[in-house]
Amino acid sequence: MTGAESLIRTLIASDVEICFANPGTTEMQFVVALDKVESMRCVLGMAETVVTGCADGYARMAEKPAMTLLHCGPGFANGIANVHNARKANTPMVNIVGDQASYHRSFDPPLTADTEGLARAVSHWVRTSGSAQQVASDGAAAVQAARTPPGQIATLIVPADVAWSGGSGPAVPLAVSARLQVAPAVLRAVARILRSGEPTLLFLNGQALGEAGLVAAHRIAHATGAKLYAPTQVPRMARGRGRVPVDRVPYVVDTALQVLAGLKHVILVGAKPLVGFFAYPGKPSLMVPKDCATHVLARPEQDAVNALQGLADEIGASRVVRIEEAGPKPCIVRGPFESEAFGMTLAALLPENAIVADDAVTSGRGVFPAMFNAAPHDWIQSTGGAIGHGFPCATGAAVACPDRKVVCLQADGAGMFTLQALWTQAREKLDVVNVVFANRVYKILYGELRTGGAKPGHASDTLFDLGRPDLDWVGLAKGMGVEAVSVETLEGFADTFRAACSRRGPFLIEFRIQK
Ligand SMILES: Cc1ncc(C[n+]2csc(CCOP(=O)(O)OP(=O)(O)O)c2C)c(N)n1
Repeated sequence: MTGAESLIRTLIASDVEICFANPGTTEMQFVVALDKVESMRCVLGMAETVVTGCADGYARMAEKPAMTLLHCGPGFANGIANVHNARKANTPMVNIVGDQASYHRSFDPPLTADTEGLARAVSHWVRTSGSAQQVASDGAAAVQAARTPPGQIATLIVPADVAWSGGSGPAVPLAVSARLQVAPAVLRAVARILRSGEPTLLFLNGQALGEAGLVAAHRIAHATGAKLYAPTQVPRMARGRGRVPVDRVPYVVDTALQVLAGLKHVILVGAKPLVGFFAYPGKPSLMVPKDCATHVLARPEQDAVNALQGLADEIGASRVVRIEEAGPKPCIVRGPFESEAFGMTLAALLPENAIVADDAVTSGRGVFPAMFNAAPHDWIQSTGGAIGHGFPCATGAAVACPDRKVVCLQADGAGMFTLQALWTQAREKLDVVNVVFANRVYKILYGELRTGGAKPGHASDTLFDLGRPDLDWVGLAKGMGVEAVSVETLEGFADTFRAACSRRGPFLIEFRIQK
C-alpha cells in the first residue's frame, strides 16, 4: 500500500467522508488511492476557492471536517481566501496539499513554491510529511488538530515521493480533546456583574449561537435585563420561529456605536471583543463605549453552552422563559427590491429547516432581522470578510445536509469570485436555490467612499460599476448546467422561489435591482 493510500484510509478511519478536490500530477497517487476506496465521496470544484469554501460550508453543517485535495503551492494559494474565512469561523478543515517530490525540489521545477509558508499564513497546524511510513500518522494528527476545539485549519503537505512510496497502512485515529469547561469561580464572578444591574451585553459567538446556547442566554437576559448580540458575521446560527431572536451588531460603525451606547459591561461568550470591520479616521476601533469593561465567560475553545446554562442557574434564572416574537410578520411584499421587504418575503416562503448561506453584502443587511419569524433554519455566513464565500459555502452545506433545502443569498460582485461552484451544484445535483442580487455595482464600496467624505469620480465609477457589459446571470448559470430565471419584483421573486422550492436540484434566481 502506498503512502497516499495509507493516508486516505487513515482519514476514512478518522471519520472524514468527503474529499473536495482539484488535483494535479502531484496528487495522482491520492486519486489512485481514492479509486480503490468506496467510502470517500469525491467532489470536484473548478477553482480552489470553491474547493475550500465547500469544505467550510460542509464542516459547519456536518460538524466534522472534510478533506480538501489541492495542488502544490499555487493551488493552495488559490484556495486561501476561503481557508481564511473558515479560520475566522473556527471551522475544522483538513487540507492535503500534494507537492514536488523531495529530491526534485532542488531543481526548482515550475510548480515549486513556498507551500509551507503559504500554508502557515492561514493554518493552525502545518506539517510536511517526511516519509511514506509516517504519512498515515501525520494524517491522523492532522484530523486531531482540525477537530481540536473550537475547530482548526490543519494543512498536511505531501511530497509526491512520499505519496508513491510504500506506506505503513492506515494509522489509528487519534483522540480529540473535549471542550474545556469554564471554572465555577468564573461563573460566580460573571454572575456578580450581572447582579450589579449595570447595563450589560452578552456577546455570543460560535457554539453559543446554537439553539441550546441561545436558550440559556435568553434565560439570563430575561432575569437580568442584559442585552444579547451576535457578531456582524456569524459562522452558524439557529434562527427562525421559536428560536431566540438575537440580532447582529450592525456593520456601519456609527450605527454599531449607537446600539451599544451606554453599556458598562460586555461579557464575551465564545466571542472576541467587538471590533469594527475597518478603522476610519476619528472613529474608534472597538464598538463598546470607552468606560465599558470587557469580561470573558467562555473563550472560543471552551464549553460556552454549559457555561451559559451554569450561569443561568447561578443567578437563579427561570428554567423556562417564553420567547417573544421579534421583527416583522413574514408576508409577501410587492414592488421593487428592498432589503427588509425581501427578507419578509423570504421569511414567508422559506421551507422548514432550511439552511441560509449569506454572502449578500449590502442587499443582505435588512434580510437578517426580517427573518426572525421565518420557519426554523440555520444561518451560515462569510466570517472573514473575504467575499466569494456564498456559492461554495452553500454547495458544501448541501453536500453535508442532502435532506435540507439550502438557500444561497449571493451579491453579484462577490458571486463572480466563485461562480464555478454552480457547476459543482449541477454535477452533484445539490438542492440549492441561489438568489443573486444583481445590482451591477460594488454598492458597499460607494458607501465606503462616501464615508470618507469623497464623491465618486471617473476612477471609482470604473472600479465600482459592474456594467458595460452587464453580467447575464441566467446565461452564466445555464452555461454551468443550472436552471435560472430573472426577476425584477418581489412578487416575481416570490412566485419563482416558490416554484424552485417545490422541486429538487440547483436553481438560480437573478434578482435584477435598480443600481
Ligand atoms: C477577497 C476580497 N476581495 C475584495 C474585497 C473588497 N470588497 C469588499 S465588498 C466588495 C464588493 C461587493 O460588491 P457586491 O458583492 O456586488 O455587493 P454589494 O456591495 O453590491 O452589495 C469588494 C470588492 C473583499 N472584501 N474580499
